[in-house]
Amino acid sequence: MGFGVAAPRGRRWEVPTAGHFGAYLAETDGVTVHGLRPNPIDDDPSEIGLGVPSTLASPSRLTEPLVRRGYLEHGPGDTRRGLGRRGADTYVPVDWDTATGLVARELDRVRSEHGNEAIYGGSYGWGSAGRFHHPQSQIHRFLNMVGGYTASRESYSSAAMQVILRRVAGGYPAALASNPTWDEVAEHRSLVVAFGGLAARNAQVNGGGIGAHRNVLAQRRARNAGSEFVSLSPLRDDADAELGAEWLPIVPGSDVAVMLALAHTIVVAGDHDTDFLRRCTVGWAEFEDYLLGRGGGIAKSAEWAAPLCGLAPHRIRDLARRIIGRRTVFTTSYSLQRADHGEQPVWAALTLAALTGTFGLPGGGFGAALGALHELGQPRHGFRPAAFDQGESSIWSVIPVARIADMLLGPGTEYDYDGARHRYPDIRLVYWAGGNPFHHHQDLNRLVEAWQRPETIVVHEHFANSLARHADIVLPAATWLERNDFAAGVDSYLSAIVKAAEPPPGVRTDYEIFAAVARDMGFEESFTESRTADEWVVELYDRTRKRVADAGGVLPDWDEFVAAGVIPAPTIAPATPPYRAFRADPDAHPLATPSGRIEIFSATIAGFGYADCPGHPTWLPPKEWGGAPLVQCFPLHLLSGQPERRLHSQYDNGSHSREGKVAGREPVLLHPDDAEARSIRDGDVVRIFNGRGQTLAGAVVTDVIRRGVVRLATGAWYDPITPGGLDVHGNPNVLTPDRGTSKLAQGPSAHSTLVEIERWVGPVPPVTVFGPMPS
Ligand SMILES: Nc1nc2c(c(=O)[nH]1)N[C@H]1C(S)=C(S)[C@@H](COP(=O)(O)OP(=O)(O)OC[C@H]3O[C@@H](n4cnc5c(=O)[nH]c(N)nc54)[C@H](O)[C@@H]3O)O[C@H]1N2
Ligand SMILES: Nc1nc2c(c(=O)[nH]1)N[C@H]1C(S)=C(S)[C@@H](COP(=O)(O)OP(=O)(O)OC[C@H]3O[C@@H](n4cnc5c(=O)[nH]c(N)nc54)[C@H](O)[C@@H]3O)O[C@H]1N2
Ligand SMILES: [Mo]
Repeated sequence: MGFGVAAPRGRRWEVPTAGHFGAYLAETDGVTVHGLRPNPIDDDPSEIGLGVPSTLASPSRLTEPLVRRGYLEHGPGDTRRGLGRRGADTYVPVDWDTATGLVARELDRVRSEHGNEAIYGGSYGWGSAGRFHHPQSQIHRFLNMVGGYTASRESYSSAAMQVILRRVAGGYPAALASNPTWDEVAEHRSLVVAFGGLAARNAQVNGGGIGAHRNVLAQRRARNAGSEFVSLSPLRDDADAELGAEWLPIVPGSDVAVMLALAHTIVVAGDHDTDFLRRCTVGWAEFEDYLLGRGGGIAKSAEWAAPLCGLAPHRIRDLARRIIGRRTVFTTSYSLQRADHGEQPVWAALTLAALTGTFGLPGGGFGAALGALHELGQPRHGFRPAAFDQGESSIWSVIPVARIADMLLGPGTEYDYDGARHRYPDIRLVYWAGGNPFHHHQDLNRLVEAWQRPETIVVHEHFANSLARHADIVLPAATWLERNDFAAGVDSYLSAIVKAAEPPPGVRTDYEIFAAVARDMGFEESFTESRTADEWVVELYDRTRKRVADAGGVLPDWDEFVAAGVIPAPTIAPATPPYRAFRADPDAHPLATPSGRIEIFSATIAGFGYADCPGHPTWLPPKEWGGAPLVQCFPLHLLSGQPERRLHSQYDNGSHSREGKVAGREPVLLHPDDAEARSIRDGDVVRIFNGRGQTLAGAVVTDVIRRGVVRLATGAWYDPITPGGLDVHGNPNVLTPDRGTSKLAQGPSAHSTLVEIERWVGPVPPVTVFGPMPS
C-alpha cells in the first residue's frame, strides 16, 4: 500500500489532496508544499484552498505544546478563583510528555472528583475533511473511552430547522433526502422561490469534501432549460448573476410575513390545493383562521405584509400569481433560521409547499437550504463511506449546541428545550479539537466571561488563533496537507489526500495526541486498536470498498485510487425520497409525526405553551430588526453570513483570505445612502458597535445591499485590544446576541442583530492576531 509517488531528491512532484472546499493537486518536494492547483477534474473550482500553503510555516503556526503561565503557577481553576484570566495571559513551552501527562491527570482528576458530565466534549466545528483524521470523530471516540462527556446536539448551521422538521414533517434527514435537485427543477422548468437567495459563494463548500463543483453549473442549466429564479434577500448578489434571478430586496427578518402574504393571496383567490391539504396535512383549519384573520385577528394580506417586508403589495401579489399552477420550489436558506424565531420561516415555507400542492413533487415543494452547501440540490448517491468509530458514551448529558455560554455561566440552572425542562451540568474541563467557539459563538464578550469558569481548557489547534489564546493547554496539531487520508461524504466523488508536507518538528496529528494521552490513562490499545494512522486510513478505505461490494458496486483498490486522485462515487440506488413516497400514499408511507401527516398545526408544540413558538406558523417580530424600538439607538441590521474567501475562520491567516481584506480588516458592505449619512467613504476604517461590543472593519460602499442593512462576513480572527475590549479585525460575533431561537430549538440567532457604524478617527490599532502566541 503506498501513499504517493516517490521521486528523485530535490525534484518536485504533485500529489492529490482535498479539503471541504474541493480537490486539489499539491506541488511538493516531499517536505514542503509549494502550492495547490485545482484538480483538473473540477470545472468550477474554488480558490479557497489556494491560500492554505502560505500558512503552514507562518508566524502564527503552533509548533510546540504550550501551557498558560497562570495555569502552571496556580494550577487548575486559577481563572475560576479569580487568580488568572484566559485571553490575557502568556504561554510557556513544555515538552510533549509533560503536556500529555498534564491532560491525562486532569481528565482523571475531573472524572473522579466531579463525574464525566463535568467534561465538555461538544467540540462543535468543521475541522478538516478526511474520513480518518476527522477531529470530531477522534475526540468523541477518545472521550467516550475516558468514560463519557457532556455532548452537544444539533448544529450552528441548522438547529431551528432540525428541531421544527422533527416535530412537524418527519425530520431533517427526510427533508434532505427529499430535497428537489436542480436536474428535476430543469426538467419541470420550475419556479424557484428562494428566501435568503442561493448565494453561489456558499456552494463552494461541503462537509467531507467535493470532487468537482457542480451545484452552480446545475443551477445555470436549469435556468437555460426554462426555470425561473426569484431571490428574496437583502443582497443582490445572493443569486448567481447568470441565473437572471428577479431580486426582491426584502427587510431581513421579515420572511414569514412575506410567506403568509403569499399564502393569503393564494387562499383568498381559492387557488390552494384543498385535496392535498386534506390528504396529507393536519391543522389547516387552525392555520387558515389565523391567516385570514378570523375571530378578531388581522388578515395576513399583501397590504399587511408590505410595511414589514419593504415590498409593495403588488409585487407580493405578482409573485403569488406566478406560483399558482406552476411547479414551484420554496427554499429557505439556513440564514433565515439562524435568527430569532428561526423555526417559523421553515414551518411557513413547508406550509406554502403544502397549500400549493407541490410538496413532494419532483422539482417542486419544500427546499431545505438549496445551494447553501454544495450537496443541497445535487442528486444523492445512497453510498455511505466508513468512518472512524466513535463508540458510545456511558453517560447521557447533552446541551443544545449554541447554549454553551449559558451552560458555563449557569451550572445547575434549568432551561427549556423541545418540550422538556433540563438542567445545565457544572463543567470543570473543556476539551476542543476541530472547531472554534471564538469564531462560531455569538456575543463573544459574554463567552470570554463564561470561558473563565472551567478549571481546565485543552485545545488542539494549528494556529495561534483566538481559541488557542483562550486555552490552558495548547497542543499543536498537523493540518490536512500534512496527513494521509481520503475524503468522501455525500459528494459524488472520493478524493485521495496524500501527505504533501511534513508537519513542523514538534507538531503531531490529533490521532497521535489522543493516543499519547490514552497511553498515560491506560487505554491506548483500545483507542488505536494497535493500528498506525496510515493503517487506519487504508482500513477505512477497505471497509468502504467492502460496503460498496456488498451493495453490488465496485471501488478500485487503494493504490489505484491514489494514482487516480479523484474517483466517482459508486451509485447505490437511493430509496424513493420520503416526501415523494408520502404524497403518493400517506397511509402506507406516513411521516414520522404524531399524525403521520405534515403538521401545519402541531398539538404537541401548542401543548408546550411556548409564547415564542406557538402551535402553527406565526409572524413573530424578531427582537432585533428594522421594526424594533432598538433602531432608535442602533439603526442598521447586521447580517453576518458566510465568507466568500474562507471556510468560516479557517486559514484567515492565508494569502487568499488576506487579499480580500480592506484596510487590513474584514470588509463591511453598506449602502451608499447609509455611508453618506455617516460621512463614510469606500476603504475607510469604521467602528461597528452596539450594546454588546465593538469591532473595526473596512468599509465597502455598494448598492448590492439594501439600505439599512450591513454585511460583515464571519471568520475574521477575533483580535481584541484588551479582553472584552474593541476587536480590531472585524469579527461580527462581538456584536451578535447569544439567545436561543425559541424554547423549542434553542438554536443560535446571529442574524437578529442591530448595530450603528461610524468612521474611525484617530490612530488605527494594528491587527496582531496573525502573530505568535503571547510569551
Ligand atoms: N455571526 C455568525 N456566527 C456564525 C454563523 C453565522 O452565520 N453568523 N454561522 C455558524 C455556522 S453555520 C457554523 S457551521 C459555525 C462554524 O464554526 P466552526 O466550525 O467552529 O468554524 P471553523 O473556522 O471551521 O473552525 C474550525 C477550527 O478547527 C481548526 N482545525 C481545522 N482542521 C483541524 C484538524 O484537523 N485538527 C484540529 N485539531 N483542528 C483543526 C481550524 O484551525 C479552526 O480553528 O459558525 C457559526 N457562527
Ligand atoms: N464560502 C463559504 N461557503 C460556505 C461556508 C463558508 O464558511 N464559506 N459555510 C457553510 C456552512 S457551515 C453553512 S451552514 C452554510 C450557511 O448557509 P446560509 O446560512 O444560507 O448562509 P449565509 O451566508 O449566512 O446567508 C445567506 C444569505 O441570506 C441572506 N439573509 C440573511 N438574513 C436574511 C433574512 O432574514 N431574510 C432573507 N430573505 N435573507 C437573509 C443574506 O443576504 C445572506 O447572504 O454556508 C456554507 N457555505
Ligand atoms: Mo454551518
